[in-house]
Amino acid sequence: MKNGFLTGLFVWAICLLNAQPQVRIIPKPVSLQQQEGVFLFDKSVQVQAPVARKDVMGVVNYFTNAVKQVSGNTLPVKTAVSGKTIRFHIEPTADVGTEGYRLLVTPAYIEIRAGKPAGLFYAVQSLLQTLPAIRTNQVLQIPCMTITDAPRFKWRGMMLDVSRHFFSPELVKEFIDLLASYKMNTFHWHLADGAGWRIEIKKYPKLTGLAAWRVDDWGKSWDWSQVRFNADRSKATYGGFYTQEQVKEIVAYAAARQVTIVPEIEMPGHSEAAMAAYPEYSCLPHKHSFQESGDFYGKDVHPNYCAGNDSAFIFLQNILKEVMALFPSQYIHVGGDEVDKTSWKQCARCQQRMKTEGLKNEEELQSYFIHRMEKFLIAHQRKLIGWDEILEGGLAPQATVMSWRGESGGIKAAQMNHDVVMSPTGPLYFDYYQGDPETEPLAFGGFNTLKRVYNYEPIPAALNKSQAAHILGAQANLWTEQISSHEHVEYMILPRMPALAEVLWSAKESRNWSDFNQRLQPHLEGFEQRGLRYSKGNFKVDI
Ligand code: TNX
Repeated sequence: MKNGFLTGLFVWAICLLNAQPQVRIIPKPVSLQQQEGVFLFDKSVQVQAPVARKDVMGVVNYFTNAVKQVSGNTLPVKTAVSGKTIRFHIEPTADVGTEGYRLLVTPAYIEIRAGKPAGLFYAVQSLLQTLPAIRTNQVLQIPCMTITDAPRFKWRGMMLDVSRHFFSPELVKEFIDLLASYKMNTFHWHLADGAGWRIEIKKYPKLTGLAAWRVDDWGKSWDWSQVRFNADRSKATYGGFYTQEQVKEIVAYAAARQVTIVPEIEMPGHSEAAMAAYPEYSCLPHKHSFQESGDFYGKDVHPNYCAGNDSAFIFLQNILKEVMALFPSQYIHVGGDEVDKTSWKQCARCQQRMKTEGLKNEEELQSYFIHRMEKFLIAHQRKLIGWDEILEGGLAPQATVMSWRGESGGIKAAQMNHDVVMSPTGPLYFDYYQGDPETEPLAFGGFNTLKRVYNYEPIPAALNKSQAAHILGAQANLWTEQISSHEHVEYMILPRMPALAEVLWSAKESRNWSDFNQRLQPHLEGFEQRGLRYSKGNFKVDI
């Protein structure tokens, strides 16, 4: 009797396991209960949605396209249907914030409820993670479950540097797709740096005519002094830029995936490319003309925008006007990092500016520079964000700080009641190694394993509750000095980006490294099936 009962229990358990593959969603939902049974996508399934609402229909179409990709079937969408349905509801009473959602999957219907389209979109991502990664001929099924979910942080980001190497619009879209599939919502697009200018600015055609193209000796050395721009395109063999039309398309593509693009135009340093094209806005124009020498800027002095020259500010503001017209983002990133102050020290106009403004040193001149840009951005209803060097010499009144040299800049800013995005080199620089350097592709340096990324906590213990509220979230940065191919970009962000997504979305107490590893397995299989490159080096080290 006892034996029979145990055998029965065993058989029942096996059936249950067979019938219900365990749901393995990343980032882990705040609350998920899996129930017995599945919702089967038989021929009768229809979608019910408020078809007059464009914003909701964007999400619904995204969902039906995704289902079509893995099954070949097109789900009909109607305002009211009976029978087997997948229902999309927007209701302010859903009570899950602006990005949260409630999801109920039963054998008879699927119901998604959210206060905003973003929540519906994230519910869709949870559903899609339970479907096959690629086209199959099997009838699709989703395990029965109840989810209530909402993110912990509002800035869930990744940065891509397209200056050191240029990446096609297709790669940028794929990057955005990957972010969206893990419920990340911010794409920081590093569009201008010393090694190349990448966005069309109609008023200043030399930025793309000249500063987007270089003699590609980058491969021999990634010493920036080796980068040479050249007016003669036959000699400038490497480069590229995004036209304004392409930018608009990418911005819309991201918006349809609930991703905001924060554009970055570096100033006052990291400006070599722009200075090659428009040396008149640097302090030492004779040194920075691309025509004069092979190395377009002296190895001893990096050019900056001239802080003593009003026309340099006007130049940048005209650029930002075009940038703002393309990007609806509330935040505009102005860089601000690693400013070599030598050229300002040697510049009579900068020294004069310091006198008239009562500035004690070049750090204060840098602060003056950023203050002036902030005023301009605020006048255009935008917010300034910059790397943590913008703290030096005095932080602009409403600036948001992106803390990269560890967390100390972020801590300081939060203590001054400024908003902060955490992005410390350890562990959030994804240009660093993720496994044994002996077996990984050449990386910038450093060592940021999957486990270290997973265990990252964006809120420093040093902050009290009200200061902690200034931590908007975090982001990882993919600098591309060493990365030139589409495949290599995938490789560096997978699987670390999903780990970061869980840090930023899931409840702190629910994070568990071994549980994450288990949930990651089907995602890795999905990467394989979809031909996405990812590093396996993470699994050979346990630090
Ligand atoms: C520092 S992070 C930089 C970048 C480099 C990166 C390499 C930051 C604001 N500046 O210009 O690409 O290190 O990891």
